This record gives sequence, structure tokens and C-alpha cells, in this order.
Amino acid sequence: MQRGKFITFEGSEGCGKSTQIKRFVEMLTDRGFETIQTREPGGTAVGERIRDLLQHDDAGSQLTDESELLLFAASRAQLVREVITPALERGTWVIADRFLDSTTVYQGGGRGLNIESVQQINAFAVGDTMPDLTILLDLDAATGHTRAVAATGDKPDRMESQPIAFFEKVRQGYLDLAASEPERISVIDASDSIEGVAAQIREVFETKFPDFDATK
Ligand code: Z5A
Repeated sequence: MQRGKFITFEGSEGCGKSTQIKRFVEMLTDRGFETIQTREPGGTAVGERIRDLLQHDDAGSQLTDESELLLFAASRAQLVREVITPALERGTWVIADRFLDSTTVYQGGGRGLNIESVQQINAFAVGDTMPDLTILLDLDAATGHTRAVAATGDKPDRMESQPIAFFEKVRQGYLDLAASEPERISVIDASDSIEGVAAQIREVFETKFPDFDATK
């Protein structure tokens, strides 16, 4: 049994991760792959409680930047051990809506926390479970924000309420990260149409895994 592949989707709010993950998973299923999807923060009973605190609970307004970092890491540490690593070991492909790069760019770049500390905490949280491929959906912050607000229509949550300058730092953080790890991170132009973005992702997938046979 081959180990499954671990593919993460990253990008700032409204960049189209959920839309593209749905299509990507359908494509993998059509080609015979076993898949599961995860999202962060969340994805386990513990992680969903943490998500609520980070995004919706009134107590979240008192979180310091350091506590916020540790809560994202705690949610991920639980998800890796309870869900992601066991699935990869049984040959299932794991498609993740956000993973450790989100912490690097939001808590490191966006909040301005010490980047070495952020990376150490990330490494501790994930252990050896690192993505085989990361799809970065790159979109300017203003367009992403407009899309996200139009999609939810209701009151923005704690993270969505950050000023636009925060999301500009996040975008730049992602692009810097992609430049430093070009083998793992593929940058996609997310301002393209939904079909156009899906076609770009399919091309990256076929280039990265040209001979992968789902039946073995
Ligand atoms: N966060 C963090 O700070 N640190 C961490 O370690 C982690 C996360 C893991 C999680 O938010 C928040 O936590 C997030 C980062 C922070 N904060 N922010 N902001 P979430 O899980 O609630 O949401 P999100 O990850 O930011 O995703 P999103 O805003 O829900 O958007 P999306 O999934 O990327 O996009 P979408 O739902 O697919 O599309 C949004 C809308 O745009 C929708 O109406 C689509 O139909 C439309 N769309 C999609 N693609 C297109 C194209 N190509 N053209 C036109 N319209 C499109």
C-alpha cells in the first residue's frame, strides 16, 4: 500500500479555497483516489471547540497574539495525530483547507510574532507530517475581502475583522514563502475565473504526480 499524498490549499480570505477543493476532490475521486478533506482551525471535536473560541466566542476578543498562535497550533497538533497521519498511512489522500503556512503568514507576518518562534511551534505541532504539495491561491486583499463578505453576507468574524493592511501583509507573506520553497508551493492566479483556476490546479497536479496510479 502506497502512503497517501498530502495536499494543502492556502491563501488569504475569499481566495476560493473551498470552491477549488470541492472541484479538486471530485477530480481525484473520478480518477479512483480515496480522499478526505480537512479544515483549520477545526476538523476534530477538540479543534472545532478551538475554532469557536478563535473566531466566534466573545472570550476570543481577549486573546493575546501569543495565545492565538498556540491555539492554532493546538488545533493542528490534534488534527495531524487524530486524522491526517492515520489517513495517509492507510493510503488515503488528504486535501487540507489551510495548514502550517497559515500560521507562518497570519501569526508571523500578519501579527508580527517572532518568525523563528512561530516556525518552532509549527514544527512541534506537525512533527514529520508535511505537505507533498501546497496550492497557493494568490489574490489581492481587496478582491478577496469583497468576495468573502459577499459569500457570508453576515457579520465578519474576529479574523475577518482585521484591517485590509493585515491581509496585504498576509498576501506578501505567502508570496515570500512560495519563493523560498518553490518545490513544495505552487502559486496560482486566483483572480482568474473559477474554471480557469481549476485548470491551473489540474495542470500543477498532473505535473507533480505524472505517473501516480490510484489502483496500486
Ligand atoms: N488562520 C490563522 O490566522 N492562522 C492559522 O494557522 C489558520 C487560520 C489555520 C479561518 O477562516 C481564519 O483563520 C482565516 C485565517 C485564520 N482568517 N481570515 N480571514 P475560515 O476557515 O472561516 O475562512 P477562510 O479560510 O479565510 O476562507 P474563506 O474566506 O471562507 O474563503 P475561501 O474558502 O478561500 O473561498 P470560497 O468560499 O471558495 O470563495 C469565496 C467566495 O468567492 C464564494 O462566494 C465563491 O463563489 C467566490 N469565488 C470563488 N472563486 C472565485 C473566482 N475564481 N471568481 C469569482 N468568485 C469566486
